[in-house]
Amino acid sequence: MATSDTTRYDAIVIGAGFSGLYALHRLRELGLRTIVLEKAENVGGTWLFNRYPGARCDIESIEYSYSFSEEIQQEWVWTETMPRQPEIEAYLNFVADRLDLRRDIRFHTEVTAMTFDDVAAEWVVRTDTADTVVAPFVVAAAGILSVPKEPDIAGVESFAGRSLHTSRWPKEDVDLTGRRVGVIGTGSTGVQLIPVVARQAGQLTVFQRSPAYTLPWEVRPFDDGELDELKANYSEIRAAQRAHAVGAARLSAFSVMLEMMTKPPLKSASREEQQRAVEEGGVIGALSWGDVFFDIEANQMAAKLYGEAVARIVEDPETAAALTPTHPFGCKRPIIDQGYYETFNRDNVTLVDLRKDPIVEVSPVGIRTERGEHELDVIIYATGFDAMTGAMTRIAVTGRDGMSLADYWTTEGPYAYLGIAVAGFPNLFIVQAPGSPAPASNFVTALEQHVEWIGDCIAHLRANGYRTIEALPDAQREWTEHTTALVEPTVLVHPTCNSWYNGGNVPGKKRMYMGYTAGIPEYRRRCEEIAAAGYTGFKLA
Ligand code: N01
Repeated sequence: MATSDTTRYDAIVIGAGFSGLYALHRLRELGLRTIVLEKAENVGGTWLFNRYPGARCDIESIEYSYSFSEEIQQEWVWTETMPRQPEIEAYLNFVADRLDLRRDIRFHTEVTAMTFDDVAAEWVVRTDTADTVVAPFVVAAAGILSVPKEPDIAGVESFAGRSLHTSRWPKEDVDLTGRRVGVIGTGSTGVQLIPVVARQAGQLTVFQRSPAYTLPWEVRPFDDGELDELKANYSEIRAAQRAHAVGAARLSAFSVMLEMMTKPPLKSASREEQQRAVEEGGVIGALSWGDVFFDIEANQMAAKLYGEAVARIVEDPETAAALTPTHPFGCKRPIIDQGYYETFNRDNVTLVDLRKDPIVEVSPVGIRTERGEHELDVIIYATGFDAMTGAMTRIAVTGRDGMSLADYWTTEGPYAYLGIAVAGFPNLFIVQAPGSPAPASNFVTALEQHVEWIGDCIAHLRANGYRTIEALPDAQREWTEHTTALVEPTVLVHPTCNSWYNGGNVPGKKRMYMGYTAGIPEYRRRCEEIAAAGYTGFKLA
């Protein structure tokens, strides 16, 4: 294929979010002529699109940020312990400018198809702007939570009021003052959004299918001088973070869960001990038992205690009961909140328990459940994502011998070697593919390791005259067996658990836990060992 210099690169990066920006910087440092293709008008990825009210990260800002540049971590000023979406978006813009990344990013350019040319050993990448871009290597950084799950509810298009999706929230302010607002979805997004919307709306109706387990935690502005003090100790903070299983040694939704696992077992606790745990620790106390993640009976006992703790906060007993989950705690991503349960004590907030009163349809005037019509001015969908695989299966990726990535992941399963590469797709590196530590860890710590490993791998190939690298099917199978065995003894695989972790939130998606749970340090050790041994499990040609 004839291509001009302007379309031929050493590497193509898909996406200009957290992963793609660092990939561009790293590959440039290695001397590769690199282009980033980004569908949006700006950098930010998931943190650009998810600008709904209340959006914030549940990992501390000083850890949910790049560690690769001492200048950047010293120069950027975080204002709160856990950052809000606008601050993360501003941070990523700052990084893009500070590293002069924009000149190599093509905005408003969505990758639609890519095909591996076996003879030339390069990827031919097509976009919605009709461009064709060619490079030997593709680093796909298209996001693990970037494809919204469309609400599978009849009549969505018929609603005459305003429909909003949290992950496509408009840039301009949305004024909900005095409006009758309905929210569908009570995952991490809904739990953040609902207390904020309740303070604005005239009337808020929450349509809840699965109640959340959510742990209250204080988020606060930094005190005077506190951030400077932290920055003075940044090398220790980063070292502790890197050595930590979830890539965040300070407070995070994950560390709260890990702390719970260190507690004594619930099954041998007396009723008095159980009640004391609820009295003293509230919803966190109710779940803080060492056997809850591994023993479904203990988990079900903890769920009952959790219900008791919720009933201490929520005044209306029926609402409290409706807010009590029945799925196993721990099988979905942990959530921490600011005032979620208290929101249901407000006069302007109503909960509809869809387990008892399912949605029939969205109508022109609102949402109709089996028990009747709820008239609304605005419907907000917080219905989640086609996670981990969604972004790549929406691109027509064709590897060796016409193999389609979408077909493979859809019909066989979401398999990848090391959570980075897929057999049959040479020279394609997927940042945070299934089997990577990203789902159960600080995403930024995980992605830095990925990007650095990928950069080193490409440098190795170029230095040693290899044209291609490709995961071997046996290595991929063994990796999947390993990641699956790790979660086998936990509630993560319980059949009643439907979450984006295992694809159970998307009807028809192959079910498999898609993370790596032995921790980032162990994952890093394995990746380094594989690289040092000449990339075992890969074929280099
Ligand atoms: O998505 P979810 P999310 N009718 O899949 C419901 C990250 N994140 O956007 O469970 C009625 O968790 C669905 O109900 P059910 C974080 O990793 C991080 O909230 O399928 N309800 C569920 O309640 C998180 O895990 C942060 O029964 C329907 C909800 O929608 C991930 O993003 C903040 C429905 C979806 O919950 C995803 O979170 C926000 C239907 N037809 C997000 N379809 C922080 O860092 C779906 N639902 C803090």
